[in-house]
Amino acid sequence: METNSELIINKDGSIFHLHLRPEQLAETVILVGDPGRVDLVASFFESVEHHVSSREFVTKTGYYNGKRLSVVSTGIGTDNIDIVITELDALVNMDFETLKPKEQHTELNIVRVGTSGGLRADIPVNSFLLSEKSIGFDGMLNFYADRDKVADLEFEKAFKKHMDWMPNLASPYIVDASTKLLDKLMDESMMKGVTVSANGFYGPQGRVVRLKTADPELNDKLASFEYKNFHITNYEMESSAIFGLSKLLGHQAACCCLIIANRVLKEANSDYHPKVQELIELVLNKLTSDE
Ligand code: R1P
Repeated sequence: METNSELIINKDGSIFHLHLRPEQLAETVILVGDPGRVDLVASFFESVEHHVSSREFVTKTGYYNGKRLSVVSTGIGTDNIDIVITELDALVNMDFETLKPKEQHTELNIVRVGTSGGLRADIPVNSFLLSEKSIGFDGMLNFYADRDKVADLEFEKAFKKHMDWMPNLASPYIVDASTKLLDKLMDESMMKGVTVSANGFYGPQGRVVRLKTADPELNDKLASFEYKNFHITNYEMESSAIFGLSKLLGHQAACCCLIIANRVLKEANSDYHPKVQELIELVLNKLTSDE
């Protein structure tokens, strides 16, 4: 077997970080941040055929409603998403013998089920929110040559102007979710919105514990932004990179979050697990329905 520094294959034929072999991954993938949530998702499966664990990346592949699914934990942050999406894609689209792209492309359906903080008073704690667009504060996508081909450049321009974006921060990138998956996942119990993926939990989301933030108006400016009837609704830490890399690599991606805090009203639900369970079941049913 070939090996090189650009795409590292472990001795057992598995990919470097996820430790998965190609046959262990399903074409529909649920991503969760918390490794503990993998068991919760898989507890709904009729059967589990693979369980692989490596660092924060835990995978279970099994069947729900007779359909094959994988659930993979990403840990926190878009830096981990760079690893997860690149390796998921490589598992289906790279030949592990030659380390060259396969001739036939395989498209993955990738859905993140996460937790999130609401940025508007009218987004109550315990809401389900489906992201139509995601705004990356992290700058990860800017390292890829074709980022402009998948980003909403007009939205970016309007956003940077409204925010008076500080030049010493990474330039924000804005990418749409898959419309095919939005149609499949939309439910009367869900709100749609525009999600910010922040590159930190505290300062980058405007939280002050002991340190002052560079822009004390950050969250007010996010809440007052409007572009073509789009409003910014919530913060989490992964969807921008999931949408951006999936689009560049030819996959469908979406993100559904449970709102566990409302930053404007300063409310939070620390006992959110039953609602996460409800969201997981809803997403599993939507993804595996034949409609
Ligand atoms: C922060 O506490 C973490 O929770 C949210 C954020 O995106 C970040 O990963 O999502 P998860 O509950 O999916 O981890």
